[in-house]
Order: sequence, then structure tokens, then C-alpha cells
Amino acid sequence: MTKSMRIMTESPLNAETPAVRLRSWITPNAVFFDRNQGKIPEVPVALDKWVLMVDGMVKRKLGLHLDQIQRLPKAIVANTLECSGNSRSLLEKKAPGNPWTIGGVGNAVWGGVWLRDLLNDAGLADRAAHVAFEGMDTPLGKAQIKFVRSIPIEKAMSSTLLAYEMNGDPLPLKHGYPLRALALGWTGANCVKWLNRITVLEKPFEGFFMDQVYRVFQKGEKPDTGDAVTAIALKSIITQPLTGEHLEKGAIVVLGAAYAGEGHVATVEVSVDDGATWQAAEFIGPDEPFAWRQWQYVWPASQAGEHTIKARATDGQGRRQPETARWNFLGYGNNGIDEHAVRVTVE
Ligand SMILES: Nc1nc2c(c(=O)[nH]1)N[C@H]1C(S)=C(S)[C@@H](COP(=O)(O)O)O[C@H]1N2
Ligand SMILES: [Mo]
Repeated sequence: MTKSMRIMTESPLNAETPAVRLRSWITPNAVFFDRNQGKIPEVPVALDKWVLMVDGMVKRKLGLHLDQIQRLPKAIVANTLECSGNSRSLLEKKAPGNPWTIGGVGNAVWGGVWLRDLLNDAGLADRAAHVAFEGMDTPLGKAQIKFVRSIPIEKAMSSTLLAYEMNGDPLPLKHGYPLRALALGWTGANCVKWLNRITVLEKPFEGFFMDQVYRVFQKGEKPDTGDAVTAIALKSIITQPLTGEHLEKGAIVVLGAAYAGEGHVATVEVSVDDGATWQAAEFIGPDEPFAWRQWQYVWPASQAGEHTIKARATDGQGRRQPETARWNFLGYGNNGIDEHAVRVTVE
């Protein structure tokens, strides 16, 4: 059983969680996927030197130390984080970027404060419409472009956490110590790590990581004409068995996870005959807003041969994930049923 991360690039560190470690509701910090555009700080910042600035279109600027933040009302929330490019390598047509399989996703219980509490304290100016996050990581590459991302004020005020804990531990250095933004249910790109500045703006932040990437566009189109990546799309992954496995006839336990970003996963169905017939999977474990649901289906496998297993999720509004993913130039948001099929041999 492979347990270690699958490293795609060392510098910056981009590594995915092996499928076998996606079988628990909580993804342990040690195997939580890593996605970085810049260089991870080598040592944790000294807390007496670290201040979180809140500025821009606010009535009163704030400068807060971590202990001040930790004295504010604490929120503890589960949230599944997924990189926009997750499952990119499973697309039939190749797209540039990290070749994620299914492991650019993980679920954790985060401790922190609601961003709205800080913004209410600072007081929003009338024209406040977007909130930009800036982190302390050093950019790689000649252009020295910082990873700055902004989200609309509605998201910032409704369901965005500033997390200083991950699964009960202080936020690990790799995941943004001492503080990161978490736009709950939105893709990782909206969740800036090593956060030290929050700026309230009248319009979306303009910059490379807003306008050139994390946009859904087609070949030949200008990136900034496409939609920015926001909520995680409805999707299910199969974490057991894995493609290529040889299994014995009898009861085969099929495991997976399904997630819906800001939505709720209502049902998961499994097919063991390449989509011809479908059976209901049963959920196992917690059912929390913004978090994936683990499921299982016990397959009474009686016929030897090759089998294609598929899973499909439906959300609370009755929407089903697509049979095949909607293609886009950077290969974001692959949630296709077909792309996530698993092929096994029963002996
Ligand atoms: N400061 C900073 N924050 C960042 C990034 C980054 O490169 N720098 N990468 C983003 C992307 S694209 C993703 S998917 C998530 C990954 O978070 P993780 O490494 O904790 O899994 O962090 C986001 N926040
Ligand atoms: Mo990402």
C-alpha cells in the first residue's frame, strides 16, 4: 500500500495525496496535497514579527497579531479543499499544468475566525465589493509576481474562514502557517496561504494570478474573458479499487468520496458495467456542509473478466455531475463521470 505523496514538482512543491489516503473522512495533515506557485517559507515566521493587515476600503485599518486573532470567537468547520486543476491528467485531451490524478483534494477540520468578524470590526466602506488576499511566500521566476487573489465581498462576508488550525494542530508550515484564507467550498486558488494582508477593493484585484490563470476559457480566447474559478463542482472519486487491480470473485468493497463545493451531495450511484446499470451507494461517516461524503458500495462480483466501475453524484437540487467534463484550455474542474472510471479485472 503506497502511502507517500506523489511529487509532481519539487520547486515549487506540488504533490498529490495517494488514492489510498483519500479513504478516510479526514485527510491527515501529513498527506494533505501541496500546491504552490512560489517558494514555501523555510522557517515559520516569528509571531512577534507577524501582523495581519486589513486595509483598503475600510473605515478603520487593522493590524492584528495572532494572539489577538485567537481571542476572537473561534469557528471550527470542515471543508474540502480541491485544486482547480485536480484530475487534469485524466482528461482525454491533454491540458498544460500539474498532472493531477484524483489526489489534488483533501478534507480537513479547520479552526479559525470568520473573515466577516474582522471586516465588520474594520467597517466596510460603501463601495467595498471585493476582498484581496496576499501571502508571504516568495515568488519564483523572473517576473517576481506575488500570489494575490480576490473574492467577491458576498463570499467574504458569508462563508470565508481565516484558519490557524488544521485537524486540531496549528496550521502546518506547508499549508500556510500561521494563517490562511479558506473560501469555503471554493477551489484552492481562492484560499491564500501565509496570509498577511487583506485589502478591501472596489473591483476584483488585477494581476497574473487573477487574469491569466484560474480562468475557464477555450483555445484562442483571451484568458480574462473566461469565468474565474470559484465554487468546486459536483464530483465523485473512486478510491478503492484502483485501476489495474486484480480482484477475487465475491464481495468487493468499492469506496469513494463525493463533494459538491457549496452544495450538498444527496446521492451517489455506482455502476460496475461501464454505466449500463446503476446501484445506490451508501454513505459512511459525517455529513457536514462544505465537506465531502465518503461512500461505499459492496459489489457482489460473480463474473470473471474486465470491469469498468463508475460513480456519479447528485446534489440537493437534483443536479447530476456530467458524463464527460467540460473541456477548457487549462484543464480546470474535471468532474466527468467517464474520466473517473476505474478498470479492474475479476479473477
Ligand atoms: N500564498 C499562496 N497561497 C496559495 C497558493 C500559493 O501558491 N501561494 N496556492 C493556492 C492553490 S492553487 C491551492 S490549490 C491551495 C493549496 O493548498 P494546500 O497546499 O494547503 O493544499 O493553496 C492556494 N493558496
Ligand atoms: Mo490550485
